[in-house]
Amino acid sequence: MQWLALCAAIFTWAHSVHAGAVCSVPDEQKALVTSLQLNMAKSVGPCVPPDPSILLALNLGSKNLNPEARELLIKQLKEDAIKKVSQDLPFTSGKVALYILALRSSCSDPCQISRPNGNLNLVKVLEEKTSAEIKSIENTHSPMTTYYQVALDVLALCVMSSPRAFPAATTLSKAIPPNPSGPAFSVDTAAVAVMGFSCVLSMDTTHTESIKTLKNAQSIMLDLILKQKKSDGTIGNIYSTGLAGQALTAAQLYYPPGSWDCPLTVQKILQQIRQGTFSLPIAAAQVLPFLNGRSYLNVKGMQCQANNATLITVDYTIVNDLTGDYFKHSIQVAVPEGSTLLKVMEKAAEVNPKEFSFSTEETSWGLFITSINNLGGNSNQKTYWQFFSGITPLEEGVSTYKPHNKEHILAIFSKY
Ligand code: B12
Repeated sequence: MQWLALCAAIFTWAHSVHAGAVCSVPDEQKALVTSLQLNMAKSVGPCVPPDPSILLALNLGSKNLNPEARELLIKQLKEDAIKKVSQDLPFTSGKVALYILALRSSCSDPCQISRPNGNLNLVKVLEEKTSAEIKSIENTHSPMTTYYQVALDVLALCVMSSPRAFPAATTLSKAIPPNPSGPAFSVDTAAVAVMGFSCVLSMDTTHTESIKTLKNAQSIMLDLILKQKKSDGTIGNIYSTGLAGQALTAAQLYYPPGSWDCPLTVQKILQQIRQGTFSLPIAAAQVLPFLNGRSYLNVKGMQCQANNATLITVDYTIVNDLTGDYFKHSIQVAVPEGSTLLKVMEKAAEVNPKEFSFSTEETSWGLFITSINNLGGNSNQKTYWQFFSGITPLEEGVSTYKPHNKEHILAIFSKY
């Protein structure tokens, strides 16, 4: 038992060292961070244009808060991306990058956004837009948008492991002057660049001769950030402090320990939360990841259950030989191990909505299936959808029953 406790302690210590949290919000002040997240999430709604930075902040924050806001934003961002791309509406490279980071942080694949006329690959869209930015920098010494957006492009391409992250980072690094100043290289821009460079420097494919250029640019950007520290903990101004904190959290390997008083910066931000400084949702969205000890770079390491979990296959058959036009349809679906039958039915409906769509009713025992394939149970006629594993009726509803690998589930329209 003691041995187990020791192992757990070593694991926790190793884990925290590995995670490398620079500093954290003291427990007694965590409620302030929670309230900031809740307030930010209040800005999400069906009639409000979706902001990818908010979804990103929700995913890098407390996962259990605001699940509805998160789901709505994922849906809105996908629809908005499809609309912008198919109608050729303004969609700058940095904006595309933020959409990609937001969707990836939600475990929703930005390479495959489903739409009726074939999936949309947002990473491909970003690769093309970044190429245009690179050409513009090479030809005119200025990006089409801003270096802030080019830095976002590098970060998002790297998070998605795109080989195009590398040339983009190289171009950006070469564009950084030895003593950058002015709005083109603000603390905000430097912060995003630092996160982008840290990501690319950790890529396996980075070529040795370019590592030097990247590391040099990285250190110029870090210098710029560290020189903008104020005695009260602010870095740049209060609105760049969250991004700067994220960058310094992400790039700990690249600056000497002791060059930054992280707890002082945290305290400054907490004090400003009380004064309402971050009441704009976007302002909250840029500080929240830092207050949670994370940065946009953490999106790269985020594990998604479907990628991680073993998949099982389940055979699913729906049968009506009771009323009207009889039917029998079968499908085999793959779901992560441990999924409920509901997940199997959802997957079947996603693959073949014409035959496997279904509707449900919320009850205290979970979801009750009211209809499948447009055929609904009826209490007057005493009909319902009955579920079986092979020939054995299920003893649980679809939202709690978890099928095992190769199980055959049948839904048979029956009488009671
Ligand atoms: C690039 C940039 C600019 C560029 C934008 C031009 C361009 N073609 O990109 C320029 C230099 C013009 C600019 C101007 C200003 N900016 Co500015 N800007 C940024 C920066 C570094 C990046 C924004 C970005 O590209 N986001 C990524 C893209 C993909 O998202 P986006 O939604 O499309 O971005 C657009 C908006 O952010 C908008 N924008 C940029 N700045 C501002 C400021 C305000 C008040 C508004 C409403 C919109 C806006 O321009 C972007 C491009 O279209 C942010 C830093 C940050 N932390 O966010 C500061 C930032 C947003 N700006 C800020 C400020 C204060 C200003 C100014 C008010 C400065 C001034 N004293 O005049 C002016 C805006 C005045 C006006 N006309 O309304 C503050 C906002 C703080 C706040 N609480 O409101 C930030 C956070 C910088 C900071 N740390 O102080 N900005």
